Amino acid sequence: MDPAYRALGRAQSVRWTSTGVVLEAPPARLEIRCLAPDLIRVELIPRPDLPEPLPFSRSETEFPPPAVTQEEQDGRLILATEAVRVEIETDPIRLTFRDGEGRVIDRDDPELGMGWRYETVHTFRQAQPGERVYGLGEKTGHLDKRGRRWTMWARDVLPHLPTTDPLYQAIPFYLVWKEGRVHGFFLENTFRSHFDMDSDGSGRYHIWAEGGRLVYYLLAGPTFPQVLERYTQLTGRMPLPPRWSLGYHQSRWGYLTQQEVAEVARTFRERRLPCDVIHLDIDYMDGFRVFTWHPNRFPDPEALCARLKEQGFRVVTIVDPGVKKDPSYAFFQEGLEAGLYVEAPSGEPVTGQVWPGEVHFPDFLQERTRRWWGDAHRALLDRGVAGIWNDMNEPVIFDARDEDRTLPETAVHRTDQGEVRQHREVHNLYGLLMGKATYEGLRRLRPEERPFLLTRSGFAGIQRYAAVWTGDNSSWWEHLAMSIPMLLNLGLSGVAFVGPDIGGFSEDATPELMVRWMQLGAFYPFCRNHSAKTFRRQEPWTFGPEVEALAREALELRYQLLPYLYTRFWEAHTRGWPIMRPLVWHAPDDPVAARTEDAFFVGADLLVAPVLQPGARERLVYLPQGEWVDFWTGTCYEGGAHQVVEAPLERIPLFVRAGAALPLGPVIQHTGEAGWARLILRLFPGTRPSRWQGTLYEDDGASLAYEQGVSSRRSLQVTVETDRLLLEVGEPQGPYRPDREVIQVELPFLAEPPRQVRLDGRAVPTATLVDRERNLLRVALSQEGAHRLEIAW
Ligand code: MIG
Repeated sequence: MDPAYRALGRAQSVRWTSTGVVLEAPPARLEIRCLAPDLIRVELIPRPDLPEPLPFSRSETEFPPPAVTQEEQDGRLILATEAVRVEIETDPIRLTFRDGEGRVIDRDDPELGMGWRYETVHTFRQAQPGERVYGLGEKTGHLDKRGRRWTMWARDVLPHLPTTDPLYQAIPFYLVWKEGRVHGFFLENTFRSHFDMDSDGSGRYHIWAEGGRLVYYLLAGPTFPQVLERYTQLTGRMPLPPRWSLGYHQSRWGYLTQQEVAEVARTFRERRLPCDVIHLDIDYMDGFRVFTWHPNRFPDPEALCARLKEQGFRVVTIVDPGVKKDPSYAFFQEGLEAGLYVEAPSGEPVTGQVWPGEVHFPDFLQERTRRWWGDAHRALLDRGVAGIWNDMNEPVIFDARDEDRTLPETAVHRTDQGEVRQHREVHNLYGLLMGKATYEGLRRLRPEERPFLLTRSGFAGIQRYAAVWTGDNSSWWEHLAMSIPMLLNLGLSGVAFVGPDIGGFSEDATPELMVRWMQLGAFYPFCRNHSAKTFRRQEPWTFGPEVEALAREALELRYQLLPYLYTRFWEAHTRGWPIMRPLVWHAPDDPVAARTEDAFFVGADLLVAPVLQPGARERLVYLPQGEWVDFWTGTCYEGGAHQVVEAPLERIPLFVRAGAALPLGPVIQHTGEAGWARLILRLFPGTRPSRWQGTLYEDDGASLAYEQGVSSRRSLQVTVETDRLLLEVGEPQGPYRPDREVIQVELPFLAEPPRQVRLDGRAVPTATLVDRERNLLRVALSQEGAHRLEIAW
């Protein structure tokens, strides 16, 4: 380490506080506080004059003070909760975190500890052999983030390669897995920061930020769900999005005219390709002025949105942060007169070149700017726009001097108290603050509706405001494959509603790539096909009838899965769990699962093993312990092993946890279609005894009534015995009732007709239930009440 590095030295005084301890080691001070039994906050203040971190990554959750014990033992201070024991050596100051059984969770490097070097603040942590690292937001590369150095600095790079870093999102949070135990580390620092995760094999994680205090949170776990629940309690959870946003989104830069958009929409319906959303990229605007419409190319947006709505489409429009410097443009003038733009140290607003030509950038750090910006969305919503897409919010400047292409680090932002904060401190927050402005504006403008916002840039906590797409990928097989670890780690970083551009943004997709990407895309939490102007179009029919047919099947499958998916969104909303999960999430003790990045779970019961190579018609898939049923054929596989499975071009390898009941919907063209509330519970019993439990969550999918508990939650249980299957469906909890009378239970892949079927204690003649041609047993349960269905052979 550099000789200018000053490691924290001896504590000259120690003061216990109600839930922690403060150590003085002049000029520095160290504060340790237990926020919850499994959540410890550590703050190193190298110089007394350094302000607190900007608070925007945190949610407003209050943590009730946990019970702590505080003692001195052999010259060490011991601060303990029921879950964590923090051992503090005082000369020099070094921390060790242990769990209730005394195992080391995480500890300072004994030599380097934590400290500072001029403006920068550092922590060096011991990296144990066998540890794997996950999270860190939107990163290229493998699922396991160990062995490389990562930077947090929101950045637009085109094209990005498997080694490119950083990208658009900056989420300074990671998880460490070792032998089935997991803990988390969150750096609450908005300056440019670096995570050297043992890149030189020295056995250290070196985390440092280019300014501010060193504030971090140790999340003790020890399971993935516990770490994510805590992390999202700290940084917030995703509100439930409107149901339509779970449908398929079609986008392209650029749909140049209103007619073209109408034509695309019409073609979807004509060809019976399910779709809910059409995105309008920058060409709808008048000279790229935000909150305007092009007078010739989009002369009547109201009519366009209304016509599309009749056909079951919602319109999402792009909004970039740069405001065109144009004295005749009222919105620009308002911002100028009110002093709402980011300034140079001289006091002049900073000018940069982006799509509109010269622009100024709103200073979203200020509440009054956020209000002004949020309210301006009226110009879009009043025309019928349903959702907003934030782009370029790193923010990007085309003509900036450095390779980061953004505002100068010395540019001036102001807090609501009028304090100056330099861009170097606010940069990583810019997308999050724009998201906050937009989300809060949408809530004000449409107080009865759930906002939909999509963003490219963000920081820890972005899940409170927006879904995230992963920016400008390319139509390459490498990017198809890379989307999996990228989305999995975003999910582990608290951002559940995520997806890349299906088909790839730049370059020309081949028909086969398009098929495989639509098949995988049907399982992305955020499912949008998008492509760039100068490259091949990617609407499903543009590749000919075979691709179109296969894309239709993929989309039909997604729409059938919506009841299952929606319940996963509810889990993300209430617990912060990812929707798309790495295998290790559900197989934490399995070292093979811990490095699997070519397959993933959606929720607990679906294991997706997409085809990631051209020409492949079979693939190797690792199935964790347990039994797995092929969704398409009913073939049962024993887990804990690799299996070779068929993967014809027609379908994506898909496995259901044996014993599960999958809630499925009908094939529909869009989520507003009459009949979407039909529900099928499809059973996948497997070949041996099992017990399975699940939940079905439903609500109106559109309003905010769910925040007041207007929803329906239903327990599902399946017990499989040698010659008997029992399905128990609980009574709906909560006041919401979907518009349907019955729930259809389906048992596919029936080898032989059952001897007896009993519903709620009464025998039902089996002959009427069996569809022999399709080897399917079907029983209708009434929507109301609790039910018990027994099938015996
Ligand atoms: O400079 O609005 O990532 O999705 O189509 C490129 C045009 C600006 C970048 C976004 C992309 C979008 C494009 N934008």
